Amino acid sequence: MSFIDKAKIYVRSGNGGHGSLSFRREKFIEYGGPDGGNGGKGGDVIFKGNKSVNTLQKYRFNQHHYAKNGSGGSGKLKTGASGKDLILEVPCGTEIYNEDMTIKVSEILEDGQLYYFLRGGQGGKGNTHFKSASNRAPRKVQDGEIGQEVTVRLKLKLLADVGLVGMPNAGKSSILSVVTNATPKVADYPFTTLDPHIGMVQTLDQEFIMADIPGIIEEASLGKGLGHDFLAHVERCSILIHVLDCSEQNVMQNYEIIRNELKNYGKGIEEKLEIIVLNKTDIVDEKKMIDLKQAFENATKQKVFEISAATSYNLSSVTKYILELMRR
Ligand SMILES: Nc1nc2c(ncn2[C@@H]2O[C@H](COP(=O)(O)OP(=O)(O)OP(=O)(O)O)[C@@H](O)[C@H]2O)c(=O)[nH]1
Ligand SMILES: [Mg+2]
Repeated sequence: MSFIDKAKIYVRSGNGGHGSLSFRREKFIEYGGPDGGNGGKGGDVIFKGNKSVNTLQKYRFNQHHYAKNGSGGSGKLKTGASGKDLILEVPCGTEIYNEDMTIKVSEILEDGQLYYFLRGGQGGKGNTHFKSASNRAPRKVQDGEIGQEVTVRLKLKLLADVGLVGMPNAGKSSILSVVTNATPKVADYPFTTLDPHIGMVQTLDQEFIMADIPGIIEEASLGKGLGHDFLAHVERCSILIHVLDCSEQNVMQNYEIIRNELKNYGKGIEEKLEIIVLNKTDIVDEKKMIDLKQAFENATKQKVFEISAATSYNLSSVTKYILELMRR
């Protein structure tokens, strides 16, 4: 599943500081001469790849980013402080475009990769710089160079590793909202989810992307319900989590209906690694759960987990198992 994450931001490099107009003034020293220092350089705008940043989310809500201006020079030949650079951390895989998306300016692929995008303005020269044999006391100074301001668009393609499939109301969005940072709508009616959602599962040493798609029903391949076009979003996932509502009567039958739809869709989806997740254990009696688990293990030879998205019961075992599969 791939989602395009986008952001439009305005960035500006810092202005250079102004040169200083100053003369040396000390007791007993006449005509001390010019001692105005140069202005400091403005901060640069730099993009930096960061593998622990996964989305462009922070740029969607915060669009203006400025490097700091350089400080003015001062007397006693002091150069102004340089303005702080603006370092924009972006996920690896971020593409940087001009405003109308006609030119790809650069692409950040690796962790720590730097791209110097805008140079800060140079500091202006202080009057000391203009001293010459014919002008021993110049009053001339230079302004700092103005920074550059540019609008850029960022684009990032996110690929999901794991896709949630199942009937409407099975609890797919609930699972996504518990194990990831995503906040999909969860509600007590079928077809709550109308568009695919994506979230990041973060564990101590690894992370992966999970996608939630709308529920599938029998004959989805014939266009029933929301149809099965959404399965295109899980075509690229390496693992499917098949979610089942165990409070329903015909859990095994529901499983087979979805399997059949996956088969009808084709494109190798039915051959993907599948994890079976029996959800809503909190409202199903224990005996039924034991039987269901047994039945699924026998019938499918797949890994079966009993969970409750409502209480978070056993969800960490599922994510742990996914990480294990991904390492293999
Ligand atoms: N008791 C209980 N209710 C649950 C559990 N998981 C989900 N639900 C409820 O089941 C209903 C459906 O949950 P969703 O997460 O929206 O289901 P979905 O599979 O995303 O549904 P669609 O988007 O319509 O396909 C909601 O009312 C949830 O609160 C669970 O573990 N226990
Ligand atoms: Mg949903």
